[in-house]
Amino acid sequence: MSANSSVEVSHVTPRGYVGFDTITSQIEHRLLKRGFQFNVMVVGHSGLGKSTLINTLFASHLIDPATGRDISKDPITKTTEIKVSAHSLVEDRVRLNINIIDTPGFGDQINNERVCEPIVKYIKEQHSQYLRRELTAQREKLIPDTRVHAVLYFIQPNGTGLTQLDVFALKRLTEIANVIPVIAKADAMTMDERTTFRESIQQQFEHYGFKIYPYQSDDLTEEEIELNESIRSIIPFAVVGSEKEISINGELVRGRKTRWGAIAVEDINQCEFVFLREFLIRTHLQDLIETTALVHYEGFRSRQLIALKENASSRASAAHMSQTSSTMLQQR
Ligand SMILES: Nc1nc2c(ncn2[C@@H]2O[C@H](COP(=O)(O)OP(=O)(O)OP(=O)(O)O)[C@@H](O)[C@H]2O)c(=O)[nH]1
Ligand SMILES: [Mg+2]
Repeated sequence: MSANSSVEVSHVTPRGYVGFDTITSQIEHRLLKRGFQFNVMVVGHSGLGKSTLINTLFASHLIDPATGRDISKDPITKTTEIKVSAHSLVEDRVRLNINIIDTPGFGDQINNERVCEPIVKYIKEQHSQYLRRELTAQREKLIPDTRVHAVLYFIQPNGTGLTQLDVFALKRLTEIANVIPVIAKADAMTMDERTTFRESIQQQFEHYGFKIYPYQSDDLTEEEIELNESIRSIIPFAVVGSEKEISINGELVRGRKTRWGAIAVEDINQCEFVFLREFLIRTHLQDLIETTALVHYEGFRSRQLIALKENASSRASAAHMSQTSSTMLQQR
């Protein structure tokens, strides 16, 4: 119980204007000055369009800060190592710093553990770095946040369901980060096939008990609960990515053109890319950042600190034991 929980609060309406209602704009001013940090990671089988989708999500801003080169002009090559790229985007007065963590695609490796280990290690390492900085005597005012706020997990459009490796990877990743699964290259399937595929994947999620973001929580409003329910019903999002602009009815749009026809990435009747972007950036960005800190990092932090304490107390008791035994020996 807190110290002042027994103090009675009297509700007062000030007689004149005091001005503490400006606190929201004071906070806004401070936050705008500081900017926001969002770290997103992509994971999944090789060649599923991970790098492409990231470029599609943030397309107009993908300028390599080091060389000033427009990355979108370069062809995307196979990703072979974990690569972090930093981007700073400005919209109105808001600065959003984005770190994109691109991971090499899973191949035909047999050893699931070995495939996932570097990815899991990367996520944990960011938590541990943050904890180390938090525990130093002279803490920085603002600890740089490299913790992974969202993992976009790419599922193959194979029509059958999750592979063994998917199950293994999702199990490990959902325990340590906010995982957002997507059905990659959805243009490979018809609308009906997508619906059936999504349903069978949702059943698999349930069967394996994966904790998929957004999570249930007690402090959500009715409206937020409803929004989350509707989002949950379309997870995994069936997406299509594209680097290129194509012409549809004389209009230039981001899309893919094949011999069978054209698909506009941002057309909600053709794929769910727009819903993914809406969810990831326009409705849940702040919640992803907060949930990472309050759920995933907090869990890591408390486990580490408990282990540290147990270690210290077992060392202390070992020291005590050896002291007692040496005293006993001396007394003999
Ligand atoms: N049909 C289709 N092709 C796509 C889509 N997204 C990307 N591609 C193509 O698929 C190929 C692989 O795309 P990448 O973005 O390099 O795939 P990746 O997952 O990053 O691959 P790795 O880095 O090797 O793991 C490229 O030729 C893309 O043009 C999509 O939504 N539909
Ligand atoms: Mg790639």
